[in-house]
Amino acid sequence: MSYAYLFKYIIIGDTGVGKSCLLLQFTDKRFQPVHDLTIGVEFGARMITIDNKPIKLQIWDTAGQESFRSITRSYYRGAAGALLVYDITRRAVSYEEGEQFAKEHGLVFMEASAKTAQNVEEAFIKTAGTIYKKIQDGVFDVSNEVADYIPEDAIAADLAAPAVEKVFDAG
Ligand SMILES: Nc1nc2c(ncn2[C@@H]2O[C@H](COP(=O)(O)OP(=O)(O)OP(=O)(O)O)[C@@H](O)[C@H]2O)c(=O)[nH]1
Ligand SMILES: [Mg+2]
Repeated sequence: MSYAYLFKYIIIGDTGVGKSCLLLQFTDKRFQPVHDLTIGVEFGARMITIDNKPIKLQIWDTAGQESFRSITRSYYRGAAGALLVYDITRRAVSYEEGEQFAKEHGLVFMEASAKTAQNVEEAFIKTAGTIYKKIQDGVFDVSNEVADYIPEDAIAADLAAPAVEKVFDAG
């Protein structure tokens, strides 16, 4: 299926906070009650429509476990959107604190549930809308890998590539 834009997203946050569940609810409309620890980085994609234009969201779900930090960092490059996820059931961050943090940093703030699907669509679509508007306003340069036109096979090749590439010295 063709699309007008491809937005790359990353999902970041501590382990077990629900990053993969959020992605699964968005792409497959289902909930995974058992914690399936993400190893390195997983990948999902879905089409959405903004301003009557088909937009593909290419979403990289990172492992929250500390030991994967150096790998997951290398996936931040070129991301147009980042979802910073934390667990609201642990009550470590109140609604007001979350809202205030977002306000100070100019972020979209939303409490969502991967279990009930509440606000899941909204979280992705609202951020995509913000990115889209920035492109229209010329804030984001589309030629500058913020919203790339990456062909499918290039993505597949990228996924198949090792996280760390060996560089051979010609000398
Ligand atoms: N009640 C509730 N539980 C959730 C929700 N999202 C996730 N969970 C629970 O938290 C567990 C862990 O969620 P994951 O999405 O696997 O966590 P993660 O952030 O991807 O963890 P890592 O891959 O280790 O970084 C799930 O298996 C659910 O039991 C939610 O929205 N509501
Ligand atoms: Mg995960």
